[in-house]
Amino acid sequence: MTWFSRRSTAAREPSGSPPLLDVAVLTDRGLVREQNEDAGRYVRPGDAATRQVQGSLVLVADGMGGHAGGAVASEMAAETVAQCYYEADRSPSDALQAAVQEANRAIFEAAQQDASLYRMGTTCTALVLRELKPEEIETDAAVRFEAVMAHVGDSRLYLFRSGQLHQMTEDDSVVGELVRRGLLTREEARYHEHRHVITRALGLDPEVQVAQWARPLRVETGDIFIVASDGLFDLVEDELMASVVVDADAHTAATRLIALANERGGRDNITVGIVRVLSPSGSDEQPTSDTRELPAFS
Ligand SMILES: [Mn+2]
Repeated sequence: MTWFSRRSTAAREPSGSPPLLDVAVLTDRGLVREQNEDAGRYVRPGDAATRQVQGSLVLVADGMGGHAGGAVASEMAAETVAQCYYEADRSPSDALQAAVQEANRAIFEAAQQDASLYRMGTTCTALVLRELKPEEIETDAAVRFEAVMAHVGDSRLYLFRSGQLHQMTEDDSVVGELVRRGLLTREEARYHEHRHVITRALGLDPEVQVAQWARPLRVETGDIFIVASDGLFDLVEDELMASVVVDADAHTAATRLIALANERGGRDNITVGIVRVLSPSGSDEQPTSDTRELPAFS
């Protein structure tokens, strides 16, 4: 298993104020695939000013394509988006759109130039959480962040809020489209033989349609975001996912979710990003998990 970052709770703020996010992004090869073609990132700018303008970024990419192509495409997506996002001088939403478009072009061009990377592609689901500036915080002190996202493919972003798990992205897949048209139930889609046929990916065309929300999402204290590749949610249903994240810090939750997918066969690479929005007073109830020991993944 690869860690993309240490838990942000381990990072010490210069000002001494407690961190407001607990984040972990982990990936695992699974038990069947020979290599891991998923990629992920967590970027947390070191200075508060940047976090209040551009925020922190969590990204999951699930690559596809023969030979090395899938792993190259997902890694290019993660690297290009993480870099271009912070270079752009625009609103978070526009900067994220531009960064994903840039990643799409870079992957497309790389595939044109190397026959072994022909038709490589990748999903990309990116979440940005921007800390509100003091003057932006209104009387509702529970809202300290706003979120924007960009999404292509069939990885997913979920939000766990007030005891409910919401899927915040639509799958760009054939069965996802059938579900939206009411021709398949979500449960039927889960087991459909064509559930992995996606209708959009980065790297296949010079331009790509990137899904975003119409406006930034107001993020509440206690919200938990999950970004995941299909290697997780194909094998771990929503209810179980919710029961894991409600009860544990980000790193423990991501580790447990990966372990659950592997217990159920680990048919695909598994990548999980967890973002827990903590109370600014640091008075969060401690998660009730009683173990910190990490299971060993190869
Ligand atoms: Mn996958």
